[in-house]
Amino acid sequence: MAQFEEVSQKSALHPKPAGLVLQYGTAGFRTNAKNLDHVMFRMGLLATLRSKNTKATIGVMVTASHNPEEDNGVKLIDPMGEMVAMVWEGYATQLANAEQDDLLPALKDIIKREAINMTQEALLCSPPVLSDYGLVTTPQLHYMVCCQNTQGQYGEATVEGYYRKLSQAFIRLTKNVPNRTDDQKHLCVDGANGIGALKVREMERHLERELQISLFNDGSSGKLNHQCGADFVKVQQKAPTGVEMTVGERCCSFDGDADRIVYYYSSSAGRFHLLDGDKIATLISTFLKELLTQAGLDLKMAVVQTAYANGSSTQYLENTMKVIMKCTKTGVKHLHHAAQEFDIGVYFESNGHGTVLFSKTAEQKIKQLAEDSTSSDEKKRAALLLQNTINVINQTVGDSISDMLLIEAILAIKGMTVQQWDAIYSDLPNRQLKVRVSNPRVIDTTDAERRAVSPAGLQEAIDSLVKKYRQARSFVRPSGTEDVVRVYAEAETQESADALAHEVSLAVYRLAGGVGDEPKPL
Ligand code: G16
Repeated sequence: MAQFEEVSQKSALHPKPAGLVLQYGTAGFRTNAKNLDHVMFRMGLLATLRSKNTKATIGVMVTASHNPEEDNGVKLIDPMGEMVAMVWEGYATQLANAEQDDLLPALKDIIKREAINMTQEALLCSPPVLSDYGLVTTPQLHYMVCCQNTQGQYGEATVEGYYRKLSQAFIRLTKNVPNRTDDQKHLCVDGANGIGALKVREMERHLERELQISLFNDGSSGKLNHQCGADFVKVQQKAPTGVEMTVGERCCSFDGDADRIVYYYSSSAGRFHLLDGDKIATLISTFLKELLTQAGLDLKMAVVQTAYANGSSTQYLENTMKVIMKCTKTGVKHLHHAAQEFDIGVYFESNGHGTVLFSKTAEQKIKQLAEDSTSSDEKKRAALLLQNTINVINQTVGDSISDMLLIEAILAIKGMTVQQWDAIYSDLPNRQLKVRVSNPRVIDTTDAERRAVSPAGLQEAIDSLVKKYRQARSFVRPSGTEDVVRVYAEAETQESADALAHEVSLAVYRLAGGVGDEPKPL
């Protein structure tokens, strides 16, 4: 067929570097930008097939997200705005690694396996076939894909439509809160020198000064994600450079493509306090639970976390809040699927990536109650708050801007300071480290990544190290976005967490083929 010949000719212009093997990882392909030209071309082909296969619009996002500036990445977005189905991740890996002569057979293989009708038209939220949204945040593209495939039911498929939907809901939530001072309306935002900085500025114009933002790391000088952004703040447990923080002031950081957020403040004693995805999940689920009780709605709510969730957060939610808890592997696609099983699924990774999902039944019950003229004022108020909460949330994926508006609204409605939010529970001290090994995939895990099954002896080594410390826990896993093994440890004191993380790093280095210098103590 002529189209295959054209693919063959065009793909030769985007050759695969010899010997390069890449994998569609935690969130798409991600590596040094100079190695991605062939992947970008081939993902265009795959997105076209996925669109023909689903007869729907598919999104193609080009972003390195939290990675350093020299990296880049690409991920595909499925029709309802969710991450592409896992079997298609496998096809993506197959296509990306095919040598030039094997590319057409690989494409034909996918067409055959999925019984794709090649005469079906393809629709993409990406050039060259239809809508090119230019520079947007990752969650804005997820939102627009969902809008397109629901014929506008989820919202208007434009960036302006996104701003209008979220800002109107935010203003409805906050406008009637009495006595909010300018201080309470003020927030410092670290844009990570990424796209979120530009977009939060655009959004601010729609907020009628109900939220007043001081924006730092807006991309005018610093480097993307360098010494700033949500990943830096979470992993380093310190304030980003470039943010002028005053004591006690509420601050937050986005990551490079604005799909994660973490909050923080510094105390008068100069101590840095981090409010990560676990604290965010706690704030949101507490708020929703209270509203459900006030509304008298019997809806099943769960919180989904990963192995990185601080032990104190899981304990608090399970034992004090009596919320159903789930733990999945890292990667929002896993959390998203687990959250879909409930009427209301709150999911957050500790790194600040998360959102809330409402089932159709939940949305209908809330709507009915809000419109029921016989219900009490208290029930009606709670139902209206729930309705506006649904509209401020980007249910397609974690979204820094949407999450920020939701958190700001909850703090305003509950009349809560960031310090009061922080005091809901105390985090166990923890530490995250990275270890370089020749092939991170030699580490295989089970039990939602909480235990290593290979290489031999590694889990036993971790178990005996953990036994040395009180309230300790540790696990290791290969990163799906960087060429490293990640190590997590928590314990009763920071010294213990640091020592345990270091000792586990050494075990990884020795048993899983470490490269470069041996990890040094912190
Ligand atoms: C991506 C994923 C997240 C994941 C993170 C780190 O985030 O969307 O779910 O937690 O990578 O993954 P890993 O530990 O496998 O490297 P982002 O914000 O970089 O797209």
